[in-house]
Amino acid sequence: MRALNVILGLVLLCTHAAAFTDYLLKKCHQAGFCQRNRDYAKNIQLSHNSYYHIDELSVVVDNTTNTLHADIVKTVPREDIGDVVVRLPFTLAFQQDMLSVRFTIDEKPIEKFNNELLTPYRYNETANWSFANHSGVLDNAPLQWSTQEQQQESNALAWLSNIVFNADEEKVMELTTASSDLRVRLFLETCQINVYDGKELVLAINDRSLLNFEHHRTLEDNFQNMLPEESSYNMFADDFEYSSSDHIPFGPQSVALDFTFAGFNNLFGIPEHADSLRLRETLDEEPYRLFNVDVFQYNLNSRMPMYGAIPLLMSASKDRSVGVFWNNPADTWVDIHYEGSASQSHFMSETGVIDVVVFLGDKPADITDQFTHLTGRPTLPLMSAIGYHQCRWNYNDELDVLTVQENMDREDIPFDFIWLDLEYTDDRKYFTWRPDSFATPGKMLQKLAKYGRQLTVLIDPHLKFTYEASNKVKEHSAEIKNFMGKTYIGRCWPEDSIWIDTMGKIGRTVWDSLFKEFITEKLPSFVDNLQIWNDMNEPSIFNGPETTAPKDLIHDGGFEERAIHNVYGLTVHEATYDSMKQIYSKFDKRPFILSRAYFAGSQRTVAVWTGDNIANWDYLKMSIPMVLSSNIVGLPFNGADVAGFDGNPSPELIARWYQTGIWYPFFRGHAHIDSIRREPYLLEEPIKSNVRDSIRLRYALLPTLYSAFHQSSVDGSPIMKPMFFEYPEYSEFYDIDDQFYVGDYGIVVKPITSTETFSTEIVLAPGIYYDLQSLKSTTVDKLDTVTVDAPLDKIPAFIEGGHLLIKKEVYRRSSKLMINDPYTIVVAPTLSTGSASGKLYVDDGVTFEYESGNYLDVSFTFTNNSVLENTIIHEPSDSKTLGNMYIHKIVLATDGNNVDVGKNAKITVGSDVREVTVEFDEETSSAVIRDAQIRIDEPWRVEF
Ligand code: NBV
Repeated sequence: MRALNVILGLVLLCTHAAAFTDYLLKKCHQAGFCQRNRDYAKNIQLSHNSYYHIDELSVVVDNTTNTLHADIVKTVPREDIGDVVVRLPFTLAFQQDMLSVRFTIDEKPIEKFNNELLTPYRYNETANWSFANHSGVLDNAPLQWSTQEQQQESNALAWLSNIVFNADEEKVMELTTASSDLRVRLFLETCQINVYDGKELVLAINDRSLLNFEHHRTLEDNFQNMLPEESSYNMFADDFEYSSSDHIPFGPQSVALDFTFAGFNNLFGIPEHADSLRLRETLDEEPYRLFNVDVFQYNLNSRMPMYGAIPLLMSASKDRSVGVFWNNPADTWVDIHYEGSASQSHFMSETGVIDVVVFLGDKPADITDQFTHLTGRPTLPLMSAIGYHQCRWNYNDELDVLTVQENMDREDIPFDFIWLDLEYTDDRKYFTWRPDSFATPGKMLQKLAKYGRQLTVLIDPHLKFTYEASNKVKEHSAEIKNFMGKTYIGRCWPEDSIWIDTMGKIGRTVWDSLFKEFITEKLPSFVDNLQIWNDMNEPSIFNGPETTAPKDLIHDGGFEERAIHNVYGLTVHEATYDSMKQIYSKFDKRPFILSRAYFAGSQRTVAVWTGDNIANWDYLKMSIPMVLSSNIVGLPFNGADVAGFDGNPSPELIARWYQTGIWYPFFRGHAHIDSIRREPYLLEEPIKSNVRDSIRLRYALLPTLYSAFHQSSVDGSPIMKPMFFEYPEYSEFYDIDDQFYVGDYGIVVKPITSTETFSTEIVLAPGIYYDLQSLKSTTVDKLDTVTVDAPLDKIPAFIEGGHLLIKKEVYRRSSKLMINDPYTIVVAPTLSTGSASGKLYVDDGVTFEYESGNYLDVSFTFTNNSVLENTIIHEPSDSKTLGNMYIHKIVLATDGNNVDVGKNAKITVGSDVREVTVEFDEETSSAVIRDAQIRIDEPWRVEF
């Protein structure tokens, strides 16, 4: 039976693997709405016509919601039958607490609609998923215009008097708020929206007149609803081979708009793509596509869609940044064009509404901060979840799992998570265990728990047709339906499958009950270390168009898959998270969920990864801009499969991939079922030691990394951070894809990502840099390229002068076992002032107690090359649960002569003054105090 299953698995796998190629995915010219909008863009720019205007008499301000409402009027000129006029409700509001403006353009529900399965409304509930408050309602700032009297009235006339004619005789309405320099000008006759920071134009919206709102029409009256510049290509049919059965019940519904970033010559964001960090020009090329799909062995340097989508586009200059969030989960394409000192973009979505939030800021980090204020801060994971994860498709049985654990321990290689892929299930039925090989999961979990280890198991949203779980889903009518309102049956791992519809409340409740049965009823009550992996939730459907769900499937509320596609995966993983959080509430334990599909807002609950990469150097190289891109759009907990999912990496590649992987916020070794086993303990020397050293470095830095995760959970800041985020003033950094900072800790890394490469060049801003391992210093006078040696056992990584790091240096089998280990502080002073600063955040790493104040937040400063002090920013309510509080070792890096180190240092704690010995370590040119015996949670002062 088992052998049969494996064979079946391989057959399926091969079909799937061989099946995926580029041709399964549409190119822009094969997607009706993409081609139509590109055509429209070309034509409208030639004709200079504008068919949209804001009806000035419709303008009203709702003072209770601080929102401007108006009608955008679309006029289709028809001499024969008279113009066709469509009114599109428009809103605009500034937000409190953010430097942002949001506007929406919707369409009234279809009249005379007699379809019982679908709703006549466009999908305008994306904010319920993407916004942290799970609602489209934001806290808006009062709108302002010229005089006090006008502000008291909220009728159209008052607004009319605010309309001015600018120099070009255009009617312009100017809006602002008391609280910021953000100003908006609405050009009423052309529907252009300009956004200013003070007097300076930052973003011009619809200045290329690409606003296109394909309003509702039937096939019969289509001809009279078309603009002269529009093409009718695939409006009511889809002639792409793999999606030609799409019923397209509403006909054309696309929405499109252009954004011009004035004075910016770069654009970033809109992941997920296997491409450079800085977005490329797409003129005469494929646009970037956002459409969650399963892309086994995806292409590199490509704008093709991938597993996740975050439609946040951003741009930065030395002192200003801007972000545009296109809050639409439908199939979306984005054209990018660099024109002189401006950057242009053109968003095109298949359906839905236009719901845009524009953010302004000084630094690029301000955009991530505001975006995650809106869509939610990244989750603060279990401390163990930022340790090393050992995964493979598959560990075959309980003995296999425990043997991996034993061997890792025998070889002194730390790890925290072990994973079970697909095959742990009984016949690929999720919420079951394969009886012959996983007969006693509770016992296995208990053996892992001994060292605080977690087991993650895979549970996908497709459920084998007819077994307990899927029957239950069907009984409650909680599955996704086909275009006729019947159960949709597609093919996935268990062959015929149905898909849970977590878009709806019933779906989420049933999903929750399945988890509760699986965990609370079927496992011993002490189990708190089982975690969940939601794979294939784009959703991936083997016989579906473009490897995913047909767009005419129907979800709860009568919305088509077409309208919600990119947010479906989020609804699955969020339902999983909510359920696991409840289940583990009796332990007050944070759940860990990994999801493959994602949308804006996913960061609140899950980690993600870059999917099915290939074990070769190109994929290693590409993993860096991919993880960086996700980090800058508020989804930092991301990583690529180390050392490549598919194929067999060479020993050298394995070593280099681990040296890179330890910097991914999510650090997991994973391998395809067909690949040769490559758990670190199986490697030959010297690679084994090399990999061990890398993983141990990750563990030594856990206090710092955890602090970076905490920072991110407060302000969304990237954990793996592009060079230009740290130094927006250096234009040289905007195109750098292969080096990065780690959090705010001054760690700057340039991993080796090519074969037989034993030195590399790293571009650094002026300052002093201390090698992370040897502490040897390098001084850079002006922005410069520095050559660094990188033999196989070395990671080119520095601590930039001005920072300090907190480490735990003793090897332990897992992060839990490090809790009582002492801290080490590494001080890396600047050359000019001999100063440094840094922070440490500590909580119990497991519970939610930090939310009620049980955490320690402490900052450290080093001044004048001599005095190190700490300041307690927040004291824990119960420090006993936070583990060891002592710092034993203090290492002061020097350039060899910048510190006048005596033999002793003076330590003052309250009224207690002591002298401790300082050793000068010649090898690292550093001054070392080995036995400081000071607590991190008590103020002290160390004078060298
Ligand atoms: O469940 C098997 C794999 C998994 O190992 C991988 O990480 C996922 O990205 N899964 C995809 C299914 C299909 C892989 C060909």
